[in-house]
Amino acid sequence: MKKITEEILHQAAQAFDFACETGEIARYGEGHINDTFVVWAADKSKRFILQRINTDTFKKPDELMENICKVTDFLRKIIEKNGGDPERETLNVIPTVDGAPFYTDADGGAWRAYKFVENTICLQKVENENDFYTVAETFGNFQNQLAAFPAASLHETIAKFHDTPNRYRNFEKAVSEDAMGRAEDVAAEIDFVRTREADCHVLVDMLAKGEIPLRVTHNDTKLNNVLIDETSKKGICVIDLDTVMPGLTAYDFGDSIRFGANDCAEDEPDQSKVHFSLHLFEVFTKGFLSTAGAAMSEQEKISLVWGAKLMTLECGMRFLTDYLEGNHYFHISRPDQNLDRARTQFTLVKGMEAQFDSMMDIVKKF
Ligand code: ADP
Ligand code: GN1
Ligand code: MG
Repeated sequence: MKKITEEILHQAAQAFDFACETGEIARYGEGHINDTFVVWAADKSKRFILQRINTDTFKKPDELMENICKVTDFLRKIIEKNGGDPERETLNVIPTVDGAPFYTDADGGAWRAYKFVENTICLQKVENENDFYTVAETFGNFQNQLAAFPAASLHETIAKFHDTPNRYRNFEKAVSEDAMGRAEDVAAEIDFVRTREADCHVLVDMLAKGEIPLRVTHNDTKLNNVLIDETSKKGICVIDLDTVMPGLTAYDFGDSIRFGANDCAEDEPDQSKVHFSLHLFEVFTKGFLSTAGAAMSEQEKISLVWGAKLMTLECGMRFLTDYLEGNHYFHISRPDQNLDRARTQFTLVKGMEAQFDSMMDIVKKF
């Protein structure tokens, strides 16, 4: 991706139909993929989200935005029917002045804009278990809301996104190419992944055997992809809809556990500070099953535990792959950040393995 110049940024802001004069623009949020900015109205009465879509990651921004418009239109109708507030409970795409869902800049960058959902908190880390519980309810509810969405109408925005065996193959390719000459220094981490190759197949095999259903899932259910209402402290809006695609409930459940069921940052450099929390796992399971559980079979519930372990292992593999390839995928702010991220995931995987039976018992309990 090209560097965003001031000129390109301001042209992008001018391209959208904000229906007001715009003023200050600043970088915003802590996503690893897109370039996110906040654009203020000149009189500071309101603000907007302006994002350059990462087109290295999402190669077809037209298809991506078609998905997002379809999904948010669908959600808006459900929210209205349930007496909710569609301005706050789903993303609202702001069109360009020409009425298009995104804008292409002079460098070929693709930009979109959303209404800013005000009076919300976006957490980077679990601060108390009530927050984690409401995030669980919110993602569970999101899955329910999309149960009747016509899955076949969605484009696959990233092919094989949670195909863990394919992620494993990409990891092996990065090890054998060793583009940066780093493989020798991370032999222990490479070995960690290799001894778990067989595990990578568990969920795709369950799907292939028809034991668990394909659903429309979010696929990137980090804590910071839910906005929590500042007053009610309830999760209100699921954001970052770039990867809404057919997937498994285990992916959504698992990715939230990966990110949230611990007391550390995703990139914690000191592994002695990284602990998988069975208690937070229980909190999340209870919240998630309270909204999504009714539609799930016993087998699908069991798959959630595998989802937790495999989404964590897969993400660790992806961070390690990116480190080996020279950090071209995930945004970094320091050289070894992806390696620290990978190590953190592997420490969490070990924690989960040590408590796998207890995780199964918890899932069966709710
Ligand atoms: P990325 O794919 O890079 O993670 P996100 O779409 O998640 O990008 O946006 C990054 C951050 O911007 C979010 O974590 C959140 O803090 C903030 N954000 C995104 N959309 C909105 C919105 N509509 N209202 C308020 N904050 C938002
Ligand atoms: C990325 O976009 P963001 O920061 O919400 C990534 C996820 C990873 C996550 C790890 C499209 O999520 O798959 O799990 O980083 N998104 C994409 O933090 O690759
Ligand atoms: Mg995000």
